[in-house]
Amino acid sequence: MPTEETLVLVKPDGVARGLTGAILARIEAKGYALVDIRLVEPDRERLEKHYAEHAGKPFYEPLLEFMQSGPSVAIRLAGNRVIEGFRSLAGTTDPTTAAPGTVRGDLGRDWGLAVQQNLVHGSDSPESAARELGIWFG
Ligand code: DAT
Ligand code: MG
Repeated sequence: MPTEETLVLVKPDGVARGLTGAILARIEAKGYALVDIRLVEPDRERLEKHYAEHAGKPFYEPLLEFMQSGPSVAIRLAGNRVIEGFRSLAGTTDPTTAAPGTVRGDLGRDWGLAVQQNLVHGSDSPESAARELGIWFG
């Protein structure tokens, strides 16, 4: 089976809090390969494509605003079962209940805002990964 790829984002809160290195260290320690990495300041159009599945939800507008509040680090990440594996490293969406040992569980903070600022994004399926890698790496 060919090595799988996923899109990882260190979101604006992760970059602003100086956690990019700490997050990359966990990814590298796990053994995943960095194929490409770049600092990106996405416009609304790119974010609308990336978060199309969430259009209309209560957190959608705050999410797009938050994602435009500063640069993100986009990573093309490769490895065996990396889609599932990175989601496991990241932890569940809500940082308050994300398991200790995960990025969100250890480092994520619940700011009590309309949107969870949970440090990272990881694609959730092979279809999402292919679509999202196209959006961020063209
Ligand atoms: P994930 O990032 O864990 O894949 P998701 O795709 O369901 O989660 O949602 C995308 C982002 O939107 C998520 O990282 C943070 C925000 N979000 C999701 N559900 C939320 C909620 N119920 N309240 C606030 N923000 C939410
Ligand atoms: Mg998601």
